[in-house]
Amino acid sequence: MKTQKQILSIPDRFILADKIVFTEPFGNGHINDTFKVINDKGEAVYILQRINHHIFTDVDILQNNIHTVTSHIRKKLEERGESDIDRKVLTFLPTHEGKFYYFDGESYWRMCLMIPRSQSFEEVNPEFSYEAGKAFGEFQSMLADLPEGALGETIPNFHNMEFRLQQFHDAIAANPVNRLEKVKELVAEIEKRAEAMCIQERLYREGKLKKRTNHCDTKVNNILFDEDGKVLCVIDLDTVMPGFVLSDIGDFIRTGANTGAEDDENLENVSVNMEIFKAYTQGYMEKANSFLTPTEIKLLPYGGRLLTYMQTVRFLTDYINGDTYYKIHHPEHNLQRTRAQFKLLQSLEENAVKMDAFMQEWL
Ligand code: ADP
Ligand code: GN1
Ligand code: MG
Repeated sequence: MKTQKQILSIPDRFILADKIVFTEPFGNGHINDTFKVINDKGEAVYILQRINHHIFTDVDILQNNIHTVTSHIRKKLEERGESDIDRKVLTFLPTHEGKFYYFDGESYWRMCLMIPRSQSFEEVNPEFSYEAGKAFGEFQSMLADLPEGALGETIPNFHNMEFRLQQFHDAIAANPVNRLEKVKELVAEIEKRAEAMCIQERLYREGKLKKRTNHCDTKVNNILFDEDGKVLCVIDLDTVMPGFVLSDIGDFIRTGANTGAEDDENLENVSVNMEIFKAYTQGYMEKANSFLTPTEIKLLPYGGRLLTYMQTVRFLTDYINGDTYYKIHHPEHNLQRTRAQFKLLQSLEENAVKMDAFMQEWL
């Protein structure tokens, strides 16, 4: 663990306009460590992040991707004559050596400008969901013309369901901390659905689905809103990479359209909020209709189920493996998360017919 004083010495490695006096932990992500950086006038001016390089093993690819994505979006905003561009796309800062990260011999660090007068939420109402849907649809549409090969896979097979099931089966076979017995029923529920959850990989092999540039972590709290609830920008760009289109509708449904928390202890709280689903889908389709194929449009509600299923599998895999991937806040946290995600999956399954019917108007 680094001390506050050690962390405070990191920003010096970057070219900064302000004098820095303080950092404090910020946000509640499961992977990286985020800090607010405060200047001598008491203003939060930068974001400092320690990159989890056990998960993002190639930090060069990671920061190159982020640079490619933010430069591409900035150019699009400039061409459109947008104002206030520094609040609409993230600005990463170079080190004195001209790199977009700094390695201190132990950890990798990056810095970006804190977007002033911005806020993020863990929960959203339908109005904000509609705005979020437009924002992610627009994000995908702005990146649609990136040439093939422009972005590397920062985590290979990140949202590949067949691969996630393979990892799950490996964990079951190894059972390294003897937790398998306790989760037998959940394992059976996962197995029951496994084949039906690999549609995208099959369609891809048959040439019926192509890959696109996706955000791949469209959690509600990865959007910044302004004071009036208008979207400023999409953040947390670590996982922007080529993948299947359902990722970006699926993860928002999983987080934004859940009436409970991702790790809710009380499963009664957890169900799908159809109004949020409809509002997000409406906003998303207004921007994405122009480039989606009918196959993709038809599959959008399945995307909610798929990403919730995938997250159930990932949390349970980590639980069986002895909690090696996600940050946990107590020993049974990954199991609690698994149960809450599975409850949401059941609710999405119960509402599947209604959700499919909602898509009809776009087909
Ligand atoms: P994590 O990997 O921890 O999810 P994020 O990049 O999503 O990291 O940052 C965590 C939180 O910090 C976000 O949910 C948001 O509230 C805030 N945040 C991150 N970057 C910025 C920024 N540039 N300006 C303002 N707030 C930010
Ligand atoms: C992680 O970093 P964070 O909290 O935004 C994870 C996502 C999961 C999410 C579950 C690189 O995202 O894929 O969906 O937790 N990110 C990575 O909340 O694995
Ligand atoms: Mg985040």
